[in-house]
Amino acid sequence: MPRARFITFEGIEGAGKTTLAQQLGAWLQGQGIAVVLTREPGGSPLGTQLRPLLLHEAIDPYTELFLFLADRREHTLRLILPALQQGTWVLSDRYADSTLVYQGYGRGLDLTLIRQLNALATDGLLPDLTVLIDLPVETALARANAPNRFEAETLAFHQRIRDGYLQEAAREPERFLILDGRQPPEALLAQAQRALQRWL
Ligand code: Z5A
Repeated sequence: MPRARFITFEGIEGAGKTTLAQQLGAWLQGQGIAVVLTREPGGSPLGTQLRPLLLHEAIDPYTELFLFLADRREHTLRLILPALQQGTWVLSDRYADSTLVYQGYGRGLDLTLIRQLNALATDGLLPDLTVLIDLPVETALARANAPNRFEAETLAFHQRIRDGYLQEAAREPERFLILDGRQPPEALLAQAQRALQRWL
């Protein structure tokens, strides 16, 4: 059996992360691999309670940062690390890059500080692969179907998020797989499957 891998899905709202994570998870299970599908915010018992606050309450940017980090630490310690240790692959819809990009590039908080806090929250865990679904902001927002307070942000905010993801992917090209989100779901799935073949 191949070593369990940690794969994250990132991108602007409505990019198609959830769709791809679910399809890839089902495909891996079909290969006989144990998989857990999870998400942030909300991947732990505490996170389940934090999620509605984070998505719908107007809060100070630092309060927002600390709550996403608290959610991540619980998620990492209670779900992700135990699953990986048991040989279960973990597919997470958003992880640490979301904080760097939304609270850093989006809200303007210090990127170096966020990198340090992310390292603390994750115990230094990095994804084996981060699938970044990239597409124009207008196309993605037209698809988003679960309204939250981030959706009400300006187009300029969402554009900073898109640009931030591309800058982060350029810093770590070996970890990121960038997919063109304008393609149909089947095409995205096929490209993600090819990227995983090396581990199967
Ligand atoms: N956030 C943060 O600020 N800091 C953090 O640290 C973290 C998060 C972890 C979480 O929102 C919000 O929290 C997020 C950032 C912030 N807000 N924003 N923006 P969420 O988890 O509720 O939602 P989301 O992840 O942003 O977006 P989403 O609406 O769930 O979108 P998605 O998962 O990327 O897309 P989808 O659900 O797979 O697809 C959306 C629709 O498009 C759906 O009807 C699909 O059938 C359709 N679709 C999917 N793929 C395609 C393709 N390829 N072509 C055409 N149509 C497609």
